[in-house]
Amino acid sequence: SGPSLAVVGVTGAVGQEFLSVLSDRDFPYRSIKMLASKRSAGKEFYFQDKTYTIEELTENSFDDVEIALFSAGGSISKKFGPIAVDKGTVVVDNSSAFRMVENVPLVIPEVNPEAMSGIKLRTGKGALIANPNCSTIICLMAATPLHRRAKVTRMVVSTYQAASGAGAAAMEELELQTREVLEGKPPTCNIFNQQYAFNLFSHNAPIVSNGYNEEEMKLVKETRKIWNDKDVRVTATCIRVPVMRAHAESVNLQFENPLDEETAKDILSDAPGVVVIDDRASNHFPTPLEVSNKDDVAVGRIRQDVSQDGNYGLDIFVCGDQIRKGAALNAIQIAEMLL
Ligand code: 11C
Repeated sequence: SGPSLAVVGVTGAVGQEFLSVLSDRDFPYRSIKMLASKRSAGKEFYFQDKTYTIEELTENSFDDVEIALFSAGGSISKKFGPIAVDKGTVVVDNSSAFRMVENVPLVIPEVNPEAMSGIKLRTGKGALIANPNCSTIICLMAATPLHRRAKVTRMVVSTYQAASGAGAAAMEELELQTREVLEGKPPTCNIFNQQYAFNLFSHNAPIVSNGYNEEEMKLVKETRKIWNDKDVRVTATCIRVPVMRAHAESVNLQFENPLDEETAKDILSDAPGVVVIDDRASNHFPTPLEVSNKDDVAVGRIRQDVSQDGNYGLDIFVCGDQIRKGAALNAIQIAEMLL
C-alpha cells in the first residue's frame, strides 16, 4: 500500500489544495495525519470517506510518517522540517526556508526531476526537497522547453500576482474590499496596508539591499539553481494585482542560439504541463481566470522580440494557477516521484 503522509498547515489555502490534489490524482496512501497549529487542533473534517481530527503539530508528529507535505510558513518549516528528517521522513517543503540550501533539491518535476534522484522512501534516511516559489515554477514551466532548445542567456520577468500568493486571508480581504469599495465604504486594509481592490502595487515582500524585493530575487536565484546555470542573467519586477488565484507573467527571453516563433510554439505545444493559447485573430491569449483551478500552465503572445537582432529573442505571456501548479500540485508531483 501507499506511504503514510502528513500534511503540515492543513487549514491554509495550500494545505487544503494538497488534499484536493491528492484526491484528484488518486494518490495512494496508507494514512494521513492532518497537522496544524494549536488553534485548529481538535477540529474535525471529512476527506475521502473518512472523518479526520486536526492534530497540533509537535516534535512527535512525525513518528511513522514517510512523506510530509509542509505549507505552514518558513519558520514552521525551519523548526519542524529537520525534526521530521531526523525521524526518517521525506519532507516536501513549500516554503522558502531551504530552497537555496546546498544539497536540498529545488524541484519542478517537468524541469529538473534528476535533482532528487538520490532520495528514496523507506531507507530510514529522511530528506528535504524544496518546492520553488510559485512565480518561478510558472515562469520556468514555459521558459525551460525553450531554454533546452536555444539556451536562454537573459530573462526579464514582469509578474502580475494574485491574492492567493499571500494566503487565504488575502483572498478574503480582496473580496471584502471589492464589496466595500462598491458600497462606497473605506476598504479594510489588514493584510497589505493599502487598497488592493481596483488597484495594483509592488509585491509586498520586503525590499532587500539592492532595491529588489525578495520575490524578485527568488526568481533570479531559484532559476539559476533549477537550471543549474549560475551564469544565466535574470531580472524581475513583481506586482500584486487584484486577481484571486492565478499569477500572470510577461517573460522576455534572449537566446544563445536562434529560435523562431513558429518553432517556439511547436515546442511549447509539446511541453508536458503546458498548454498554448495563442489566437491572434480573435485576440485570445492566457488569462488568470482561464487557468484557475487547472493543472496546466498556459502560454501565449509568443512572438519574436523586435528589439533583438535575428531570431535571438522571444516574448511570451504565461498564466498559472498559483495554489495548484504554483504550490500544491508541484509538491504532490514531487511526492509521486518518490513512490
Ligand atoms: C506570492 N510567491 O505570490 C508568493 C508567495 O516563497 O513561497 C509564496 C512565497 C514563497 O506572493
